[in-house]
Amino acid sequence: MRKKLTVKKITRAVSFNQTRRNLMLGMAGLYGTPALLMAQNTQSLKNTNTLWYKQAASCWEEALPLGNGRLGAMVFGRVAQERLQLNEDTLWAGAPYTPDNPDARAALPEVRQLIADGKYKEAADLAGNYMMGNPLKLMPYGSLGDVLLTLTGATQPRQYERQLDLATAINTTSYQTADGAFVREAFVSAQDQVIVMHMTAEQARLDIELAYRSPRKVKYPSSDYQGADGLSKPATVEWLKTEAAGVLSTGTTMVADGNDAVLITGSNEPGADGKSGKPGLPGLRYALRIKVLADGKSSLANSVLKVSEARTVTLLIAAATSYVNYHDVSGDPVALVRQQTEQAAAKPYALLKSNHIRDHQALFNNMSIALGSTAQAAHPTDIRIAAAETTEDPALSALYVQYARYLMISSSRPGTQPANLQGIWNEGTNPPWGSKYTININTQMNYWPADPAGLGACVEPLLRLVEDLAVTGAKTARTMYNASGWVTHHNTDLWRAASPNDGPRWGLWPCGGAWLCNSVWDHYDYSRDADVLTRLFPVMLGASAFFLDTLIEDPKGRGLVTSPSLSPENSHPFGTSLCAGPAMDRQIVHDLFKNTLEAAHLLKQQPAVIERIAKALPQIAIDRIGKAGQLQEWLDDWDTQAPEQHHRHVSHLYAIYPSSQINLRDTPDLLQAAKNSLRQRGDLATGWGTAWRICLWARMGDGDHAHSILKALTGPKRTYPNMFDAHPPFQIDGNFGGAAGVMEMLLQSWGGEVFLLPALPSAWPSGEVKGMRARGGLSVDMQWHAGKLVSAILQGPPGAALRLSYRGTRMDVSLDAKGIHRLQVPVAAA
Ligand code: FUC
Repeated sequence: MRKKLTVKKITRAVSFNQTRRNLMLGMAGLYGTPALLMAQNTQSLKNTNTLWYKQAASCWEEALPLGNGRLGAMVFGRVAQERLQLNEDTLWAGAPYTPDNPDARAALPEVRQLIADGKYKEAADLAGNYMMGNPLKLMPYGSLGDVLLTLTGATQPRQYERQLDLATAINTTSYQTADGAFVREAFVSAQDQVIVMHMTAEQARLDIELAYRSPRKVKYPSSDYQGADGLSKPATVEWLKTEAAGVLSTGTTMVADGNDAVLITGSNEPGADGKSGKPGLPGLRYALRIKVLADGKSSLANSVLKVSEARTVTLLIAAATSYVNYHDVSGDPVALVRQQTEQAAAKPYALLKSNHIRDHQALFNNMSIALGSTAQAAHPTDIRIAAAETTEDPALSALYVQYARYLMISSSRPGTQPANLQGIWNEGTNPPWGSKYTININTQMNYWPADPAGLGACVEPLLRLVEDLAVTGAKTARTMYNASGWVTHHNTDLWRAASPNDGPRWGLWPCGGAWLCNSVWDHYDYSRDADVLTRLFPVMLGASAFFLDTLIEDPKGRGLVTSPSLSPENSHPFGTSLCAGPAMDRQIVHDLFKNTLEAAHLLKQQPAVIERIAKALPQIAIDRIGKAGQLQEWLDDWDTQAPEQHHRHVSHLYAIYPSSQINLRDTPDLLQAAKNSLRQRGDLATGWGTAWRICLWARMGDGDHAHSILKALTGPKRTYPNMFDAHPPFQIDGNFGGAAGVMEMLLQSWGGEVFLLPALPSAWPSGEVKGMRARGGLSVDMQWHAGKLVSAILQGPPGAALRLSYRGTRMDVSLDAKGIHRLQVPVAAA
């Protein structure tokens, strides 16, 4: 087994001047039109890693997200009343529960028989009655409500600007009034576990009153959202907007806690009761402590905190719940938030800030990307997004990647919950799709960019999720399928529910856990971290054991298949989605078995089940090409009759990306069939559906096609002004999947090979990446010019043998004793 590789951390901040010079040379040769010339003002440099706006946020999708993996804050930057909408990643509804349904066992053979007989609807009806979890719906993620800071006497601002600097993870709001300059800085410290807002007014004075608004139901942008105009924006900027905090929700208290802090305590939303489906008991308590340090006068009466005549005010906000793990809710959030706020208060603001920046940059500076720049780059971010579909803005694509990296660092850190459907940012108690973990694509997509972008450390919560599910899912496997091993279906939540949910046409899909195993295996393959492999192996064995017990022989002799199952969430022509052996299942189980065998080999462990896996692997039914020349989504050739020809899911193309079972090099016929399927599906879908299509076209080697879809993803119909992905409404997977797609155009690693610039679009003739990662523990720096590679430096395990590929030329090289290889260019001569 290979030893853990520690690639030396290198500060990878791009040298802007050098990059700019190179890019300008590149651009000048290729583009003559003024609109595409390099923007030569300082604004474009500022914009490299910054989102910025000339007005305050008028709605949540314009507010800027901050986070430390666990605590989230959306900052509105309003002048007369700052609004901080808060989240904590364990504040979900409900209590520990096990929704497994024992009736499933008896119904299982009958459901399978109905499917084998082609009675799909009858099978779905029976499964709906007996095979679904109880309660049917899993628990939603929640919100912590809002802190509202009213600035008494605020007046119309001049020179207003708010920004989010991705390189420091600091949000700044600044403006002038007749009274002087006002500046606010906000960040969420992972080091000190507090949300920090620092407000200064040099000539003027700050008069502030603090209020707390309880979590509530909110209205989300509609699913036919057509760009920012559809965000119900006021016609003019409401500079002095304020909102009332309203009464605290039942059971919530807000009290003075010392003479400069308030303590808010409450309970989470009740979940559904397992038997009746009616609301049961809340299971979690939460606490929020807000401490205010100011140089003016402070008063705290009737739990109303006021500051007056201050030049500097620092707010420290800590939040926690009583969640310990999915079966233990005995934590003491009050003690925690007191400790966190007091410890942070003992440090000067400058120290909190420098600690935070250092901590963030230890991850953020791992990778840089420059794709060229046009005049567009000089505009505020919302203006660039509004134009992204119709103008060239390569720097926006690079910013999209860095924003995804920022969101990953801010929503998923070792020890936190994994990033859910909205990362950690959620406005109300009624989030779309419960803001859960949907594991038939969405959670997996969240983690696609992490390893390539040098953020492997952020995948740790996903590994822990899989370890938890291997425990809860073992009960589900035993109770509902009478099977060994473990199983999870298409959704899970904070409580690690593993049973089928929502309804059979979405939920009766047994491959959620297996796919997660493949995602974490990929994480291992990038990092070659022995600890990950050791932890993952038993989990993979258990996931495999479930399929050894439940795969059945296809009655027509085509091999081993899952049943009952479905091709996520696509209906076939027979009135439901329920079927046996959809392509995605066969592909996922194939990868699971293959990876488990490789893990056993690497770890030199051969438990008895390994032999069974080795025997079953070649018996899994294989991929087929249908009558329209397409890759069949189902075992039978139903694709052309399926009711939704442009369905958002492209599940059967899992084999191309994120897997590489089907690829240009080894399986050209199947790849051509997959292309036919993808063309038929169309380029545009939900945010995440669009992002997946980018990754697929990149893997298929068509960079220009991938790029044309990227323009749609980064445009105003699929990206909100704050750059959050619009499903619509907001769903974070599109941000992550889109970033993975950009990286996949520049660098790929699969099938034992590393491919340099495999799908470079003509829109990015010159550019540079540093610190992008490839499978095998590799870090890659590349520069290209006029569409051709200029230099490539690979770093990794000393002495490692690599196969590199550039535009059809293959090279077998070895890393030197320092673990470095500099590629000789031009490569064609090599
Ligand atoms: C799956 C998708 C939906 C949505 C939901 C959270 O059900 O089909 O589009 O993303 O997950």
